[in-house]
Amino acid sequence: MKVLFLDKKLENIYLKIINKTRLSTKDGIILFNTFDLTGLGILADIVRKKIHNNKAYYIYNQHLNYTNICKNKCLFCAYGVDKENNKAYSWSINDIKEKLKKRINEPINELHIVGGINIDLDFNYYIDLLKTVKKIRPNAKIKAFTCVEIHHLSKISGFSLEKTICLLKDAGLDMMPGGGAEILNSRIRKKLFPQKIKGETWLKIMEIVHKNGITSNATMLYGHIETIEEKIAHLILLRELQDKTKGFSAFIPLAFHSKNTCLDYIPSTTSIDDLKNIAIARLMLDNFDHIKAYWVMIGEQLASVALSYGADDLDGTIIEEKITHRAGAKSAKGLTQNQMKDLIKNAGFKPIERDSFYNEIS
Ligand code: V47
Ligand code: SF4
Repeated sequence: MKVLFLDKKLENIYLKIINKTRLSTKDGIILFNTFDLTGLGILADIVRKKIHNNKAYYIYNQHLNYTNICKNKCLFCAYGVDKENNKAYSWSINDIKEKLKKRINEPINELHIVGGINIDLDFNYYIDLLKTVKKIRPNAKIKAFTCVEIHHLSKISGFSLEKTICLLKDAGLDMMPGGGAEILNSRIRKKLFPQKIKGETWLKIMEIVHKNGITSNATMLYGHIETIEEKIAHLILLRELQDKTKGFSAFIPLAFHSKNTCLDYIPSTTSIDDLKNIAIARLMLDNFDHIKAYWVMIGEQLASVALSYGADDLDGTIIEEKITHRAGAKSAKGLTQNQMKDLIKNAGFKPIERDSFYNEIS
């Protein structure tokens, strides 16, 4: 079948895609600069359909953001606060038990647990947290702690990164979310979040995590001060690590929301930006199985459109999302399973409920 592209520069990339040739930095630049969103969508959809046909995944999950107290002060973040702030909170293990018990009758099969870097919590708290969650929800998988938290835990416990990860695994950690990657570039990191771990450290921790049998996701925060070249370099670094470890499960582009942050002069990303970042991720990350359209960030309607632009997963039902809503996200705070299924069906795909490892739940 011959495909006609409005942007003739996409023709060469089309040939590479059907011949399964890896895309280069130069190709990535062409894709980010194209005016032909439809053509870009067609390319991403070819790849997406080859892997997943008409399946689109979602998960029944619960978010637990155990503390918003954070020492890191990333300029893009509206969630982390000082402990003196009147919005500061830190859940005790009993609070966590209550949060879990409140929803015990729901068929939740993943707990997504992340929080700020709160220096008042000791290593035992994290071990107790995992053990408590596992005890109350033995059949659900625990996806917890970004590399930023793992790095902090290794520092406060005095254990090596490897030992820290193994202890967390023994306490119930099943997989890790992809947060903290932001843009893996030192210019951006120094300007926007100098206190956070370096890009190299994020990659090194992920490598150790994967080598110890824990799979993870990867993210990219876009729509702030990053350049196209920095985004492509980020994707290529992830692709290279994936070649080495095969430990990444999904990639999630995260659209920056600036409300209540130090960067509140930066306008929201457009729908075109959001679809482009998803489609380009699908094309550049040829060794990732899954690309998530995280509906919390881009809204549920656009997320369902993104299923035709390379995404195959809408993430989960969630209910209590805090991080993006604090930064002005206008999406719902949660979706029911039926709303999730309808979004997928209305976009022309078959909804598949999954667990954390993309096993299908019948
Ligand atoms: O690392 C923080 C981002 C991330 C803002 O792995 C912001 O399945 C936009 O990583 N505007 C945490 N983004 C969330 C995350 C995640 C979410 C859903 C699924 C998975 C997964 C991972 O949120 C942070 C940061 O990149 N973030 N503030 C903001 N104002
Ligand atoms: Fe803290 Fe994470 Fe917010 Fe940075 S993004 S200030 S590490 S909560």
